[in-house]
Amino acid sequence: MMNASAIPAIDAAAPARTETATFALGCFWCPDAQFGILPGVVRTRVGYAGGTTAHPTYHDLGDHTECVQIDYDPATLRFDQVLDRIWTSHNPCVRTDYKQYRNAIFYATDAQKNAIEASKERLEKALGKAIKTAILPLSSFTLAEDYHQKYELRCTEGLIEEFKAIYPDAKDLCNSTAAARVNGYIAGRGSRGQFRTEADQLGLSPEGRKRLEIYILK
Ligand code: MHO
Repeated sequence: MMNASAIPAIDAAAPARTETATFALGCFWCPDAQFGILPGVVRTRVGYAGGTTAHPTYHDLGDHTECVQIDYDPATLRFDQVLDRIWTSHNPCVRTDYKQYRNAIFYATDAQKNAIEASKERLEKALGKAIKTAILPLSSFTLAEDYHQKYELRCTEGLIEEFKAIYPDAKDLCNSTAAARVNGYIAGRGSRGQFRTEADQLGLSPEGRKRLEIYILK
C-alpha cells in the first residue's frame, strides 16, 4: 500500500518502458549510489549473480558476486553510455579473483554481449592494456536483503523515515527513482546543478530537503 497523494513526482513520471543493465564493481552499496544518481536511471536494485549455488544470501553467498541492476530510460540513456560509465567507475585492468567483489559486466541478450565486447576492445586499444573485468552471461539475479537496498538512505536518520512513510513496503521503496537519487546524493554523488533541477520532484519535506543539501558538496 502506498500513500498515493505523497508519491514523489519523479516516481509518478517513471517511463513505462525501460531497459536493464547488470554489473558488479565491488561492494554493491557503492554502484547503487553512483548509478542511482544518473539522469535516465529509473530504478536500481542490488543482488547476487554470476554463481552456481541456489538461493544466495548475503551470509551464504556461495560463488556469487555482489551486483547492481539498473533499469534506465532508453530515450535518455543508451547502453553504450551506461558501459562508458561502468568502465570509468572502476579500474578494469586489475584482476579481481575474490568472487564476492569481482568486477563483472553481465549480458542478458546477444546485443548486450556484442556491445560489451566491442566497448571492451575499444578500451583495450585506447589503454594499450588488457582488460580483466569479467564479461558473463546473466543466468540469474537474486535480489539482496531489504537492508542492502539504497543502503546510504537507509542509514540516514531523518530521510529514511520520510521514504518509509511514502513507501511502507520495502519493495516499493527499492523501486523508487526518488529513493535512488536521494541515496546517490547522500553518498556524495550528486551536484548542486542536478539537485536544482529535481529537488522538487523527490517527495521531500522542507526539512528533508535541507537535511539532504548538507551532502551535496560539488
Ligand atoms: N566492508 C563492508 C562490506 C559490505 S558489503 C555489502 C562492510 O562489511 O561494512 O559487502
